[in-house]
Amino acid sequence: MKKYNHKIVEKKWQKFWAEKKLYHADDNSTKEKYYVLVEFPYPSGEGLHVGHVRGYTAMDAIARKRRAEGYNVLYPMGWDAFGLPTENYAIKTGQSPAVITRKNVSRYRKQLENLGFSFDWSREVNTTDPNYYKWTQWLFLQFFKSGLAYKAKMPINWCPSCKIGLANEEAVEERCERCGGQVEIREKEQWLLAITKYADRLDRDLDLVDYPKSVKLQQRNWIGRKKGVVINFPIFNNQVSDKDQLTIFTTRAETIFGATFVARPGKADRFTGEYAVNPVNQEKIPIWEAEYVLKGVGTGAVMGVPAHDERDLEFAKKHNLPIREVINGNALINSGEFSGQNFLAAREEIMKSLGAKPITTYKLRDWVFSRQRYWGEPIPLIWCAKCAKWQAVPEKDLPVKLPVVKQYQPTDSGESPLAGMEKWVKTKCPICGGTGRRETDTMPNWAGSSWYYLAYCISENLKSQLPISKQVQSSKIQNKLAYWSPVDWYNGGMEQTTLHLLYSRFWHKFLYDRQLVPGQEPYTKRTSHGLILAAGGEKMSKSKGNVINPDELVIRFGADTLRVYEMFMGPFDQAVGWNEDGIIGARRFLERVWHLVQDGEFEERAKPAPDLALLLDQTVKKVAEDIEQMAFNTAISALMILLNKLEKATSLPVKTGKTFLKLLSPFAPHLTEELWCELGEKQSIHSVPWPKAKNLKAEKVNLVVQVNGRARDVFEAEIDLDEEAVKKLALARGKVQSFVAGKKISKVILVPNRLINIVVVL
Ligand code: ANZ
Ligand code: ZN
Repeated sequence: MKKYNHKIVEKKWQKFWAEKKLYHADDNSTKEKYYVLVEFPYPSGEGLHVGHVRGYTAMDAIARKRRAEGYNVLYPMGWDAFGLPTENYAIKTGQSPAVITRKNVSRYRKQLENLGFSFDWSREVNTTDPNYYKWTQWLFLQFFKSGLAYKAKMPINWCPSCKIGLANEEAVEERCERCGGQVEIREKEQWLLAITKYADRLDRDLDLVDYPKSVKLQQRNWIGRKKGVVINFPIFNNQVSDKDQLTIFTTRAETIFGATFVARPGKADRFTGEYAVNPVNQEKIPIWEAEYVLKGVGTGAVMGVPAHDERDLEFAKKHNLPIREVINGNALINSGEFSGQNFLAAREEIMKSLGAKPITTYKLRDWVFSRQRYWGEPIPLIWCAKCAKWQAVPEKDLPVKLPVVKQYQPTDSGESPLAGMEKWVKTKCPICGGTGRRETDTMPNWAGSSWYYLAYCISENLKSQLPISKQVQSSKIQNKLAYWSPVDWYNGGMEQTTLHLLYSRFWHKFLYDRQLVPGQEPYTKRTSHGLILAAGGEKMSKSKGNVINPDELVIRFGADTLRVYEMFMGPFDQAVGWNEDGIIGARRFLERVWHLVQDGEFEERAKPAPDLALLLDQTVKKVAEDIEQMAFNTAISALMILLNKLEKATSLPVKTGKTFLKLLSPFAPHLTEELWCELGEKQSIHSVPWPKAKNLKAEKVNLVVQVNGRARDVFEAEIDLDEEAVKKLALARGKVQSFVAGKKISKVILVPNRLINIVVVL
């Protein structure tokens, strides 16, 4: 009787898989491909946490199932390693960010290896590797050369504590996405990427992909596509001239008779002293500056209709401006010749009479793409005073490597530490040879992750010294991209929806337009996992000291136990609290599996009892369906039920045991591999086909019919019928009818596959 020693078992098989290159994704396979992707981690000082394990285990189970279904699976891993925490740690400790990153990466890699994930490690990428960011820089230059990267002075969200400019997406509700601190507005020259040029397609093409409804909705809201019209309000200065007018944007042209003011953006609310003329009735209305009017939205000016718009109402009440109702029910009132019309028809009519053309506007802003920090990709541009413009660093000079600096602190003026390195900054203009100065801003940490899913497909080519512009056109790369992309299934955090997920869709479309990638969208299917919370339901955080370290759990209980626990802990897409008892339960389950195979009398020629055979078939079907639905918890509970049955079975066919192990193998890959071997198999459990589900549709069960709790009839029916179907069949039976005829059915209770109770009243 061997004891279950997870340490020995897990080390043994991890070594075996690596040596056999079991999870290698072959570029030249004739099999159908399947690309499974998880968000690559930021290798922070804290190490991997149990939240990573949840998403990675889930997709590992899917990758393993797909391999067993005959696909050539790509399940890669890498490091999204540029970013602030490393830089802040460097500032604190004086170590170089590159050294810190190297240390963190090797710790993360070890942690992931210990968990037995089926990554193809040969494709590992690291965004801070010069061979990698050379490509990121080249891609940036394509945007620059296409006129989609431009520099502009603009108010940016500035986090005074991180000393960094933030994109709107990173400063939601005026809070810094990194430190949570209050954000202020500063004017600064910034590089921007013109993501707004793709706003329409980013919205529309959501129809092409399989994302959760909530994710699509969030992206659509973020893009904020709006159809409306632009209307000119002449400014009143005794003589009306075309030039002096305020152009407003509205989605509700039919409310124009209710406009009691117009407003443009202001730092504080203020009456300008001027008036505008309402073009529909020549009414003179005041022009205000108002805080709630946003500079970048629509035309940056509004007509205020307090009776029908909440923000306008609030403003009008505060400043004692008139409120005039112009819609009652669905019909216009107080609207001159349009009174009485349906408001939708009136909208068209009013627009026509004003000659106002419909336009579509977007809430989405261009993407602020520069950071005044050290630990990011240098922006590969040179300012030439003589040419009086920014020049791209020539391709042969890429990558523009991050120089070693003494101090990682941003300067107080908000420049990156690179600005202090005169020797690095001063260079030659690549066009005229005159004196040039390098851009000292770096890219935001979303740059490297905007194309990493493509990098995995061509990871071998990243090291090549051939010009990238040649490489990307080559059949070598194009064939790989044609084979592997798009990602078939991408799982990641909900918090990435308007950041990474949107940005990478944008980059992908840009590349598609240059015929560098084969499809319009990078990810066919997207799913999200729920957060793992601390035991009390709070968020895990270092400051609260409630973070669970997976390393310890792997040592104490084993990777398989941790994996099974995390898949069993609750519905995958929902937040769940950590529960120590749960992990003990998972361990106990695996020990029972261990003993069943070690001590059970499995026989080659035994036949399963009919009820065991039936349960096995049902479990095969259920586990497969549940994995596809990411209902991992119910898949595991089905396996627990099957285990109970196996433990009690008097006849244990080897084949039954093997099928059970195979179903469990995506969750507990090491233990099942060991036991599979124990049952006499030579080939890895992870290389054999997935069990086929029998067609169980024909399965019949006996259903008892009760009327008011008394059994009155029994009949045979198909398995798993729902309440409605069983009720219909039961009521059609003569015996049952004699008990219910003329009475009112007040309730029906179904015990699935066993009994239906019809409750009647006189
Ligand atoms: C008049 C009006 C009447 C409006 C009414 C709405 C309701 P939603 O409402 O989200 O679809 N708007 C336009 N530009 C703006 C800016 N720069 N800053 C702040 N608000 C602005 O968005 C469309 C509405 O947002 C527009 O339609 C405009 O107010 C406001 F009963 O015009 B509306
Ligand atoms: Zn020049």
